[in-house]
Amino acid sequence: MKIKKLLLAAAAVGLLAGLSACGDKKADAGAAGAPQQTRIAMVVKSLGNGFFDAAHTGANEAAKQIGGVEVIYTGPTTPSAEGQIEIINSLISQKVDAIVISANDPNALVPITKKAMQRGIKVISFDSGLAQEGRQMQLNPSNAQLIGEKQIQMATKEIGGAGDIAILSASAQATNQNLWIGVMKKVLEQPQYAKVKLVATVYGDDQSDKSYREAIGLLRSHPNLKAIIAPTTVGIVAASKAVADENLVGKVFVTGLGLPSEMAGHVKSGAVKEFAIWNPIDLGYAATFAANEFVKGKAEAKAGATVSVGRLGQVTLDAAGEAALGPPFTYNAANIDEFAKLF
Ligand code: RAM
Repeated sequence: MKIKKLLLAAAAVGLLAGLSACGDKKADAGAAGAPQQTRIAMVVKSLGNGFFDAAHTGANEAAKQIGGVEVIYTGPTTPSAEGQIEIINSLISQKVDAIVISANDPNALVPITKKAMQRGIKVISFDSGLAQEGRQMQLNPSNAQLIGEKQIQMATKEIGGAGDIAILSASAQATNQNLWIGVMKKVLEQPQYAKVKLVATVYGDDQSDKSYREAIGLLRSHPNLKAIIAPTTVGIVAASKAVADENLVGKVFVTGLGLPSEMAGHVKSGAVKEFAIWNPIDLGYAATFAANEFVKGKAEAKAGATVSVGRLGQVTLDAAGEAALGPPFTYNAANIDEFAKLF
């Protein structure tokens, strides 16, 4: 009887030992460099925005090209800093390798992204930036001066050089839109824009319904309005729809930053003559590629350092730890169909 019990106990210990050896082997295989996944989380301003869906496509392309990279695509349902803070907290517990974020606020997220960096997580902001102390790098889609200037030029041309204009932006704290609006206001001080008057700036929070209501509000409270500039892909669609619904096509022009796939109908209706954007797939691809370079220790967060962005070449960090991709492209009736198929 005793012997039987002893044998059983020995068998159990053996079994446990075997199991734990098994576990160790698994861990060793990972540490030996074999297929251990790098997890890169892309945290966007909000889910359900076509611009970020396109950036996600780019992130997946980078992951596939690099190999061994898993992309976790996430974001709050509405563009708030609080929602992103909650998400980052959970990504810290999940011990992801990098966070690639389009920030809903330049400063409010800094304490949490600093915490992530202290835990060894690389933080790259893209599109809408974080303050420098809260990230390793900011990847801008293009030069802010160019983006701001372009939008004033398009609006001025469409209204024949004179008249009231208004801005329908995304959320009031968005780093990127606020940067571009700052440039637009400066550009309007130039003598050639003396007859163009910015009468209002409103915020639709990158939500279709709120943006639509804000656009209707602009049209009704400013009967002399000649153009709405929406530096947001959500806002520009909503403003175009508002102009059409109020029977103002040809009287009020909409321009700004949009996705060709979402704007084709409004270009054809005449509510929009021209708008601009960069390639959002490339932006998501480059940000994800750069994040992986930091994870692999191949990139450094210092002024003058170059960071590879894969098929797009390399970018150089300036003193603020920022880098930019190429100039925005302009879309109109002549080329919209060709690009509407892409993004
Ligand atoms: C919206 C977002 C995004 C911005 C584009 C142009 O989709 O606000 O941050 O870059 O518009």
